[in-house]
Amino acid sequence: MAANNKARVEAFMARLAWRNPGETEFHQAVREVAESLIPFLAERPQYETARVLERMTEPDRIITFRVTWQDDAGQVRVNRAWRVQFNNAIGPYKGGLRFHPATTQSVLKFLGFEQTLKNSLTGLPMGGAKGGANFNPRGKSEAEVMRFCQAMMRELHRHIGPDTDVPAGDIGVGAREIGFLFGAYLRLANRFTGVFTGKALAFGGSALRPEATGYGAVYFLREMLAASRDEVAGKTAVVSGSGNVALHAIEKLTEFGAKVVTASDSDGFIHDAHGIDTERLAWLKDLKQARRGRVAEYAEHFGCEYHEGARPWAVPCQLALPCATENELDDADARGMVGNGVRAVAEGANMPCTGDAVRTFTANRILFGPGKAANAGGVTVSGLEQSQNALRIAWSREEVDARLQRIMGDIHEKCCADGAGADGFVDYVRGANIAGFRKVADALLAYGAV
Ligand code: NDP
Ligand code: 2IT
Repeated sequence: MAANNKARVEAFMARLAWRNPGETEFHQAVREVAESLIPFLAERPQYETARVLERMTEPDRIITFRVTWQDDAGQVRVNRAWRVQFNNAIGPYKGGLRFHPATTQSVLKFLGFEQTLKNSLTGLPMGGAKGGANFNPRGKSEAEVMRFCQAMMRELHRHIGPDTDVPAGDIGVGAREIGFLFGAYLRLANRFTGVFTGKALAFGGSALRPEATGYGAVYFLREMLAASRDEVAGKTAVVSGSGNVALHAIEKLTEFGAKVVTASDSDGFIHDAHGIDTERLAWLKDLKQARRGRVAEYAEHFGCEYHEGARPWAVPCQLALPCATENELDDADARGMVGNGVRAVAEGANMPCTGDAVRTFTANRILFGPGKAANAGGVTVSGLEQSQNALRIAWSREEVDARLQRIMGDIHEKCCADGAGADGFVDYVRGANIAGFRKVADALLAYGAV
């Protein structure tokens, strides 16, 4: 980057950090985008004059509230919840809810900011938002989770609606929680509308929404490989996580002929040299989804390696899909992976790679699909769920899958259009940031000073 642009990035980031003290995850997400955009904006004064980047890095509003609920022992518990309504320039606010003890306003602001650009990339009319609570679902009974969801909805229901803000799931919020939240909304609002996505099929959910993020990440990976005349088949893949995104990424990787050798949770990872084939994946899905167990039990059952307290990045692979959480893959990991011959990385999670790790991948010409492009399949099928709800129809699994594949292909093309360098190497980070920015920025320009 030219020295004057570097100085502009630093000046912009200094002002942002001053306005948002201590919000390190938010700073990190904005910096990555500012590094792509500031050289682009330098040649487009109309965006600068209208202060578009300043507007897009300031959430429209943040709603913070207390959630009071009772545990099974009758004790009163208090949590903090948020909804960050980041930007609705191109559609109603849209984004997931996260239940995790480490949830903070900074984390939700980074996620809401990323969501705005991701949703724009899908081409569907969705603004960006994120929400959640510092509630820890681990070890809670189903009745406790239900009471927490109902207590949270007593406040949240005022702020959401099919034309204002449509939440969905994220870490700790899956089909069970969406059922409790949507059921509470129905009682409070007395309106059956598509106010959530990720609903079960029985009450307005879309085919393929549970699979969409993981499948979409593998579709994006396939596009990146195809663009450099390569393929998924025959490669060894390392995946982190064992939740919604990871399990479905493993499923599609295996279907496409890769051998997936790892999965993880917050306690450690399993290394299965045999590969997590279809039969073993069915067992893992039952363990994680029905029995809510730990990956360590997989290692015991199948007699493979378990590495407590570690992450899987030192396991040699050609394909890597971080699908657990933010900042789970750092620069030392990235250097090791480059040394071990990694060919492509697709972020199933949001910002799982640190800024330095991303720079290492790019500097070594590794195909790198950033989350806002690679994991956009989830919110894409959420957008399709909204369309189906509005039309009061349900598309088949094949129909939704065809649309998902088409949209992941379009996102890949947009990244190439804005991210290809003179030597033909595609910087997917720059491509996704610029392409996602354009649509929101042009809408803001059209609206005047709002
Ligand atoms: P789940 O709750 O289903 O699974 C999360 C997985 O990540 C679990 O294996 C969990 O382990 C692990 N994990 C969570 N937090 C940590 C942590 N701090 N350290 C180590 N491991 C951790 O969530 P999802 O699969 O839905 O989400 C995973 C990622 O994908 C997140 O970054 C999310 O924002 C992103 N994403 C999700 C989408 C979706 O549609 N669900 C769409 C796009 C992105 P444990 O059980 O031990 O907590
Ligand atoms: O990060 C994400 O894109 C999600 N958690 C999915 C959001 C959604 O509204 O489906």
